[in-house]
Amino acid sequence: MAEHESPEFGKADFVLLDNVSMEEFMANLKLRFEKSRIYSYIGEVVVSVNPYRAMNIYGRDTIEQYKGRELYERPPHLFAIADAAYKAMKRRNKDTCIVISGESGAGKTEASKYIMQYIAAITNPNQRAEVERVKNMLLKSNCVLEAFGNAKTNRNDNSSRFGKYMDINFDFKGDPIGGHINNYLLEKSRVIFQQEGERSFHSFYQSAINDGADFKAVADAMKVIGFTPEEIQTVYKILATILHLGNLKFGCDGDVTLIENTKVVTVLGDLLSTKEENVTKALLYRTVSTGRDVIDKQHTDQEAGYGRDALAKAIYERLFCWIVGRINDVIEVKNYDARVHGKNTVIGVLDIYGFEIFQNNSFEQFCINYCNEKLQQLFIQLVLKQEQEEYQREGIPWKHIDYFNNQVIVDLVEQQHKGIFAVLDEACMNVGKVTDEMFLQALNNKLGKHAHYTSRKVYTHTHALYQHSSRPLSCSCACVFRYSVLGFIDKNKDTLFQDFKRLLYNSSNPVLRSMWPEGKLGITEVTKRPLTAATLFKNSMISLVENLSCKEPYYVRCIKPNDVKSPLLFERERCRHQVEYLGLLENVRVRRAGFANRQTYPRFLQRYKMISQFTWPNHDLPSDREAVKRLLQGCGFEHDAAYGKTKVFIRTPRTIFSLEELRVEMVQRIVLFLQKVWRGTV
Ligand code: AD9
Ligand code: MG
Repeated sequence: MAEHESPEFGKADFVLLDNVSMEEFMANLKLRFEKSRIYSYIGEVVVSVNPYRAMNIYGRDTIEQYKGRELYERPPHLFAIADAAYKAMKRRNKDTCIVISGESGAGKTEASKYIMQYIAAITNPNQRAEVERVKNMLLKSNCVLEAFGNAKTNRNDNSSRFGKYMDINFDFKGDPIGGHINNYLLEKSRVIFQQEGERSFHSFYQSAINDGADFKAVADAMKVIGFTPEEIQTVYKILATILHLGNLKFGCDGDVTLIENTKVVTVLGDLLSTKEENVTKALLYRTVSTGRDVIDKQHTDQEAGYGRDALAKAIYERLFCWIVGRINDVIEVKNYDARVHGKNTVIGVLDIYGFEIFQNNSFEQFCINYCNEKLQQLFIQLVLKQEQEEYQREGIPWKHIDYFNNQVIVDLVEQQHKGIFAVLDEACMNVGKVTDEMFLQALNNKLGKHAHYTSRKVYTHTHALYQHSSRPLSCSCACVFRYSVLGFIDKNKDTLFQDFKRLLYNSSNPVLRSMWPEGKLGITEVTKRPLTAATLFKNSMISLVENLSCKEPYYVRCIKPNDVKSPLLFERERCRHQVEYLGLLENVRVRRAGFANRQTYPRFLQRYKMISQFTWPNHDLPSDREAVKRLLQGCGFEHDAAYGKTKVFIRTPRTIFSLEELRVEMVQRIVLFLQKVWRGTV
């Protein structure tokens, strides 16, 4: 039996704490971290602390220890949760999902990779070629997506700058037959601006100069996934285009806007497979239709600069989405007929950018943190609320536990007509010049009285801040997040002049052209106003949450122990703050006030019937419910159980461990007995 509680390694499950207090929680977390026990449970939720060093706990031998086991049979591990999700999918035909959360640098992406490796390792025992191909593609896709979607930030050297949800599809045998990746809001502004000490996306550095080995790995992965040489070449041309765009300088001569370094334009024409003069024109003019006439309107040098930056951001984003699309083409489920092979089931893995708060927080942080609020809401709904509802449904007496419901924060951001996104969209819809300050004014008018909203001016002209506080109730401190409204309007409108779309569509490079289908539209063809960045993001979050809520969820809650990437340092205050906003203490309380384990009566009997004379080999009691009652009474555990309509509920994990021990003992005795029978010695 694994070490569930010991003075040396602490409690493997926080539910086993003697008192549920922040002090005890933190002491246990710290002890376990210092003893290299980076994983713990709260019931079925995995709590993980980033070890910041290579751990010898992900190898083949460890995988074998977790394969097909129950959660409580082995020490806490990501593999156990991956196995639980896999078992639920395979045995019970359930779609499941693993939601990994935690702040930037807490270890989400690493966790998602270990989970995928585990699933790859335990499936396809028959080594079917097609399944091996799919597994290889799924694993290789990580490397490519990280090259283009991750970057060094001040929080994390390999920070995901996009949200990723990956579905893995399984056939009736439980083998992976395909997958699908959804990506969410890439932080594309990074290609033109990085905070001090940060870098742009890794892809820009993987040249022969400094990240050579990574470059080779990415190039190989792209080849394996099936990118053609033309496609790979186009990818590098696009990266080069962005770098050259960054060098482009505008100036003016009287009323005329000029490009100061025209040599760059020659290079751009070459890279984009289009005429140099077309590039110049798209950079300096925009074509507008006045109803009857079509005229070329010259940009001011400021507008030209804005256009250049918007182009750099847009082509990188388009490239990224195109790469995801190409990977999806290759991994999508093919030739699977559900009528013949039965339902294909899914495990979804969500690895999204974590909460982040910098010195200066802009639109991107606002979206990222909103996304985390949505996921926290889902956690509350699924783990806290559903838990309480299940007791009610099963007719188990239950004392309600209070927890802070962050729905109020989610509403503040996304509510129709009244939320921050709605106010922002309304401001962007206005004709004429709308400034960020006007947007702030509108927010103050609409939300000035909201309990979780305040605003204040920091510097006289440029910076205005508003803040929304998160989860202040159950926490001893209010977590206040501040954002600068500067740039919100532009980033939300996300305008890219049509001229650029036409320029790229008219390239003679078919790969590049295929990324810009809307460039086909003529100048006079009226296009609908595109949805704003906030609305697109909100819609994608709503559909993500809908998708997750119809699956059986498993949670990994990641904690970052310190800011200096040290394997030794457990910064108590920093960790306490994360435990607080992840709602982990509330999670323990609900779990403890409730029951650590619940199983349907037949399932319980199937596992433990050998430990009682009343149930082994079969019982003659009027119902399975009665039989389970009798079994537990016989073992002296009746005080720790409650009997629902369809399930038995066991309050403490200790009882489950004891039942497990009794079971192992009995199984051994039965095996010995049978061996004797075979040998004829009985
Ligand atoms: V962000 O929101 O994308 O910025 P993540 O994804 O939460 O963030 P990530 O998984 O990238 O963090 O982990 C950060 C770094 O911590 C990794 O690059 C590793 O160096 C380190 N890490 C994280 N988990 C482990 C682990 N299980 N074992 C060893 C780890 N090192
Ligand atoms: Mg990450």
